[in-house]
Amino acid sequence: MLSSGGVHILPLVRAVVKAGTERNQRVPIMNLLRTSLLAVAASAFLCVHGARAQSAPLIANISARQTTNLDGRWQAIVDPYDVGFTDYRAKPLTNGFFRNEKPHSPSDLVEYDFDTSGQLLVPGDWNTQRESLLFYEGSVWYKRSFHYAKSPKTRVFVHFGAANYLANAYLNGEELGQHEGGFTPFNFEITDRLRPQGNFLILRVNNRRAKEFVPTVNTDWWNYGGITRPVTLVEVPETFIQDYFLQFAKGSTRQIAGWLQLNGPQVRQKVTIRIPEAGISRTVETDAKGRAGFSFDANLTLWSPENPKLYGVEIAAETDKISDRIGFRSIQARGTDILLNGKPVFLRGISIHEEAPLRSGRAWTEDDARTLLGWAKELGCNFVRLAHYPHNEAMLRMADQMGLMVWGEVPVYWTIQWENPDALRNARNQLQEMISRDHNRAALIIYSVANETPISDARNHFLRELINEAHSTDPTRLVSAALQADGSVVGNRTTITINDPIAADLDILGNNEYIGWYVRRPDEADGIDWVSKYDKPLIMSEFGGDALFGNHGDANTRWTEEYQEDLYRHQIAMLKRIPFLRGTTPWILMDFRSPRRTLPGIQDYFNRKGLVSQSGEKKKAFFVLQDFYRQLSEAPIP
Ligand code: GCB
Repeated sequence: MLSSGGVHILPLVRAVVKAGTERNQRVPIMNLLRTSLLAVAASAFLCVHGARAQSAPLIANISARQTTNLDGRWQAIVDPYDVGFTDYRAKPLTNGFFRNEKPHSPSDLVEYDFDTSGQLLVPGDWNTQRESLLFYEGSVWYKRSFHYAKSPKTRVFVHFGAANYLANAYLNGEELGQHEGGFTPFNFEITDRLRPQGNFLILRVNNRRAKEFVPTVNTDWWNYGGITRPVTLVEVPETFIQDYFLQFAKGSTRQIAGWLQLNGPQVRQKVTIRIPEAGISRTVETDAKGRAGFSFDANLTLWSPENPKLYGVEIAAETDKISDRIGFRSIQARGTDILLNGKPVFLRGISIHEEAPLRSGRAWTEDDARTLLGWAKELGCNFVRLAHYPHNEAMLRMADQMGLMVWGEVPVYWTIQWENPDALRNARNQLQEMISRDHNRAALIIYSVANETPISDARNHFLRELINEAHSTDPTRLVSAALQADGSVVGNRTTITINDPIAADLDILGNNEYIGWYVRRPDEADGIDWVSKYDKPLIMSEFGGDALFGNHGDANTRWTEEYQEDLYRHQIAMLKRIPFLRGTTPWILMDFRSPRRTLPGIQDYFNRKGLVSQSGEKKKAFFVLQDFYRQLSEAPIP
């Protein structure tokens, strides 16, 4: 505790693990590959692999495309030492497992066999599919065979919803490319590599943690590995509508503004945007880069949680057309207010991990989304914080339909290597991939660029880059981050001041606090006042405490439902006294797996701060929050 002139500065946040001060000496696998590539520039490796291919620009809205689903059982080889990837001198293999070799004669040495190695379900984390893989961190090779009769004058892409964390993709023994980041989609063009019969697609997925990654080695969630979201073949015309952005112009509820992007040889085309139900039809022309911007008036029913109206939108180019269901609303911050469609709104939220309800493991299905968001609705929410990384697309689509506003987040969590340009590039890329997938979802109102990151110049610079990136890529949404604040004690009261310098760059402030759990007792929240250096709205982006469902005792006994219930009561009383509070997303909707939570009989590797257990049982605190949200929906701003 620091003391200055009778005023004690009391840390009110837990000490978070300090970011590594030394640069990590280990060379990441991808760098290793690059280094080796230079060293063996003339070698066969280059001939086989070519340059290290990255994924192609993302294709928007693949659910509206002609697709072939590749989900199901894939052959899988668990490869903890990466023997299918590098040789015993740690050099990249030219004949790795991606070749899918078979012995041609009885004397041939081939030390792997996809066909007899067992199977894993795709999508799905591997951890919850085999007991032996629960804690596994390493590589798994996935293989799936398919036939494909391509129509003439079309292009085909293979699209992965997500694979955690590094993915190397190969088709018919040749490399397609690689992707880094466990929660965003990527696709590769395979038009020229497809055969009508007997294709084999191989993905090496590696979920080892590393300091230079985003997130880094330390997280409070399970490091689920695998191909965790659907795999899809997408067939499009030679020149196709790759992406489009159709939302109200910033602050407007009358003017649609946006752009569209063609991809292919015929870049200059006339493209018509239609919203038939509203009698709208506008034709634009793309430029030499296949891009067209547009802006036009529209008199539309506004999307809101009370009326989540979605319009059928059709975009027709000369060579391609696509349709979507899009909602239109405006979102702004003015002073300490958040304005939805020009009117002040309080964000009655809850934080959610992408953890499957009722069965555990990574969530990805529409049913998972319906269950999780259904509980949020039952709580009285109009808002959800999808922590701590981009969730699957079904969540966003379901939120659009159910009328829940969304905070989307990238895994810039705790201890990123702030001075490492590769980490910044990677974080920026994950942010871009999230925006690109979700930018037409009305539900999505906030991009969050960080969670509980320790203040330093390097961190401030890193986050500013992300904030600018989000603002310039999508000026229509608000940018936030979950910060932490310290308090000072005078007499018997404590004042906590939101004064993180990065708050100056944000549209909405997020703050995590664990008064009553990691710091102080629950009733001490009664003696705490909040002030802010900034004239901006605050979302209390986390608070809470653990309770094991069915564990009862008095309100002083940790891990009981009564303790958690009492904590929520004192929190709510404190929150009601924060004049600039405009939202709350308590931690968290449902218990979730975390390797940090080892207490036997209570945690058993689950974080128990859920208001609902992983089997769907509601704890007492659920009803306390429900009651608060009922009051708030009647008298919105406390
Ligand atoms: C936090 C983190 C969250 C943790 C939570 C906890 O501050 O943002 O990821 O799970 O605390 O339960 O400690």
